[in-house]
Amino acid sequence: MLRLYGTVTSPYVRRVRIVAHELGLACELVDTAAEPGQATMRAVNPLWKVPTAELEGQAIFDSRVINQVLLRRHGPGPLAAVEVDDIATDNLVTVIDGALDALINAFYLSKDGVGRETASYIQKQHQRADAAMQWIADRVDDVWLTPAKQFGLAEIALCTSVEWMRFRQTYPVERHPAIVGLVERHASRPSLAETRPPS
Ligand SMILES: N[C@@H](CCC(=O)N[C@@H](CS)C(=O)NCC(=O)O)C(=O)O
Repeated sequence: MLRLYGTVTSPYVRRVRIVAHELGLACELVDTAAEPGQATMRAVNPLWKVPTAELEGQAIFDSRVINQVLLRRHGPGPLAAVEVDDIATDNLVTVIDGALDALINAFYLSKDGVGRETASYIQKQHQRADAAMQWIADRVDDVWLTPAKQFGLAEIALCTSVEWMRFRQTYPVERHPAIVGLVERHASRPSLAETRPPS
């Protein structure tokens, strides 16, 4: 049984929920927006980040690691198989994560009143997101990111990140029509539709 600590708005948590949905795995979501869930998550994960998972009693940290474990144990199901040494896909997910981390950082600091006008490091985070999104846009091929042309971890990473950027209004995604087209094409996939945060 997969127990997942997180929130319904976190794009990283959503990635694990999507993979669990695709593989037909039951997933118990423990809400860390509420204090008891947050306290339990902190007792499990010293980084205090979500997603944190417990799989058959074992703690797993980080969405990328959790999804790797799920795919290794259960196979890819309808998702693109994870190939050993697929550096192109790893690089794509790393760049998508870099853009998302930069914007999450800027988002949290903006809540504390720190913006790009007051901190040059925040300005750099926005510029990093820009550079990363352009790099990703240049690699979109029709509605796919990888030559396999099959829905997989890179597409999941991009769709969850872009929908979070729109939800939190942290990045002008419309600047990249190729990315918008990819996200629109996959938006009605059941694993995406059923894990989308309430608007
Ligand atoms: N690399 C991590 C990133 C996870 C992450 O940044 N989670 C955010 C929520 S979307 C978080 O827990 N932030 C809490 C904090 O930074 O204090 C992963 O893929 O799981």
